[in-house]
Amino acid sequence: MNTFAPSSQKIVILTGAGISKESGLDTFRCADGIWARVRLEDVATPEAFCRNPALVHQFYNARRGALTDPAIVPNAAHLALARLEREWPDDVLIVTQNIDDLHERAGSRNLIHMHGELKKVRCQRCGALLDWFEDLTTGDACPSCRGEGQLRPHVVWFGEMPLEIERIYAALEQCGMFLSIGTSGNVYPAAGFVRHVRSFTDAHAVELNLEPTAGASLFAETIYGPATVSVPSFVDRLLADAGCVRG
Ligand code: BJW
Repeated sequence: MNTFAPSSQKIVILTGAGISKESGLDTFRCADGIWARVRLEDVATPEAFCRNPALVHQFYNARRGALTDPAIVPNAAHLALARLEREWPDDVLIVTQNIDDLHERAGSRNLIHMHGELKKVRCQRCGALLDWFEDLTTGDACPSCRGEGQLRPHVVWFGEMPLEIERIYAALEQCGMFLSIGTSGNVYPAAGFVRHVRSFTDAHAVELNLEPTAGASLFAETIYGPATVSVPSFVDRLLADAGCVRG
């Protein structure tokens, strides 16, 4: 079935924690997810960081440590999206809410980390953005300005502005297809992207998830199942329909 009769060939793909679940990383809101073990108010707000920076560091150090485990690797869904970017004749932009680096390790290059990156920290005093692979503590000094206790995880907490938001909206307004993969649609502004696409374009919007989300009715097409199955098969179909399959 060819479902893509676009006025634009550009594809924007929003991904969430569900795409990395089968690589061994936790989601947030599934029954066994992160928010079932930790209160978001304690670790994912600027106020929490002011109140207890050591606790926030502990939370992100544990997740950074898990991400550097050699067993955590990109799965078939990440790899399929990287293939789509390589083989599709027009722009493919991934906008990920994930702070892991599995998309880039799979080979995706046109990628926005709208909620930041776990392997980066930034200095609240001088603004320096640094690669960071070890544990971060309140005693660490910024290598740029030497300020102590000024480094924070480079992540977007509740109440903070997501990164590169203007570039994201510009891409949403020009796309011919919008995919939402492995996200529950609970967190704004990402949860509003499908409405934004629909109000600016005639793009084909597709939800790929383990199960229907609250916003499922906003999508023209819905595909349910594990991302490692549904995403490669969707990408195969898309490339075949567009005549992009290598002979
Ligand atoms: C699978 C699968 C498999 C599982 N295969 N699928 C009232 C109304 C509206 C908005 C607000 C409001 N009050 C406050 C707000 C704003 C607030 C917000 O949205 N709050 C809501 C709780 C209501 N948002 C913000 O504050 C944001 N900033 C902002 O709005 O700035 C103002 C602004 C104005 C104008 C324009 C733009 C901005 C900032 C949000 C920051 C979110 N930060 C976090 C934590 C930091 C990063 C980190 O530690 O990792 O980001 S919260 C957490 O949720 C994390 C995630 O990126 C984010 C989204 O979660 P995601 O990815 O959807 O995961 P889950 O667990 O929810 O879902 C997983 C899905 O996968 C499920 O559907 C499963 O079914 C599926 N799945 N296995 C396929 N194998």
